[in-house]
Amino acid sequence: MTATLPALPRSDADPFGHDILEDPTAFHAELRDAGPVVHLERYDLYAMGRYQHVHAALTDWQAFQSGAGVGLSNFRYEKPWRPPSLLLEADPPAHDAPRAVVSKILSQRAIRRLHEQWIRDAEALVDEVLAAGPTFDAVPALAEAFPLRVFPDAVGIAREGREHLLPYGDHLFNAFGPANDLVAKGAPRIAELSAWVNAQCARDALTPDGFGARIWAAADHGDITHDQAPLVVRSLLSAGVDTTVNGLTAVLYALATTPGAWQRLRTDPGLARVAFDEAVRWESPVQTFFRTATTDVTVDGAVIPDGKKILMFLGAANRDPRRWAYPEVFDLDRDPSGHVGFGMGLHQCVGQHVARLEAQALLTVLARRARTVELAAEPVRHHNNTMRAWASLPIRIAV
Ligand code: OVV
Repeated sequence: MTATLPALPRSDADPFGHDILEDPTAFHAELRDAGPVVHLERYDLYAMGRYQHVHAALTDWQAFQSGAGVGLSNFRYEKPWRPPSLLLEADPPAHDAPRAVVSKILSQRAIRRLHEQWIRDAEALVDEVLAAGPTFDAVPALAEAFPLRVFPDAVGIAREGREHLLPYGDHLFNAFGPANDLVAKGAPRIAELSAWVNAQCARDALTPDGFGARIWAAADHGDITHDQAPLVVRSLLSAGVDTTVNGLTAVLYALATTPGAWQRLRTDPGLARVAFDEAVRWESPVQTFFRTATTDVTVDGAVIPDGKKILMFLGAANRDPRRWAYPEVFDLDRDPSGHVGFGMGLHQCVGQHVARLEAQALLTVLARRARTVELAAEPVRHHNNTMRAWASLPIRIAV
């Protein structure tokens, strides 16, 4: 006898359409309220928006694999647009050696040495920006400029050409989604940008003391192969800039628009780190990732068939009222730990300590220099298939 399984809730919404990318809030609520798993008919996708189920899917790497791609494209049937990431688009056991190498190089302990230099870099940048006047667009002036200076310096690549990392990342994160207009927009430059990024991963393109050189040294040590080293460096250059740019924009936006928040940060600069994590929960710079079912997987009585794609809405989970009190409020008194903005489980963001250190340096310096921070005009969103991003964030600072 075959048991009849309850039909899944269905939706014909397009989460990669411009309406939902502009403001996903209402769609996220519908998704969470419809059930633990919702069939998105347009893409034959199994979507999760509740914290509990997103968290469970992120931690069950056996049932929900990454090796068939963490975008809509299924590597079982389609050739990836670039050689897959050895970290992101891989499962144990292949995933584990590259992960262990990068985990160690980017550990909290290992990156502590960067703190003082990054404070000096933040001081130089903030002074330069404020010298030009009190009103400016925080996206290029701070949120892009700071990570584009300090992170590629820490990896050890040349100054020349590093602005390529932004359109490369924008396309990479679009390419996780469907082949829509956003992917078409990035396509004309991708050969040139990929060639530039790949060239930066070579041993002789890297300074002797950076994260990149340490990855190559790990290959000399036998922890990974020499063939793997450039692809592991590529992961840092792929995942390390646009994500942080949008995380920094998120925290600046939150602090500029939440009454009293800037004053609290001024009085207690030690709040910089929790402010950043709360902003990552609140805005979820990385909104979504996919997995692929390795077998027929039962979730809450519903079956996700073998080989189907699962779409985990990190942004919906991070505002699930079943998990968070007043989830829509950016709250410096909240403990945001447990948010899934950096993912969860064995793929959880390996660069998160670097991102926090960047945010801490920039916010600490801004909190010293700026008496107030407020919006100078309406911010404008930048649509991306994966990231919650901005085109501009006009702010005014009183010194
Ligand atoms: C988390 C993430 C995003 C994009 C690219 C990669 C990782 C990578 O490993 O290349």
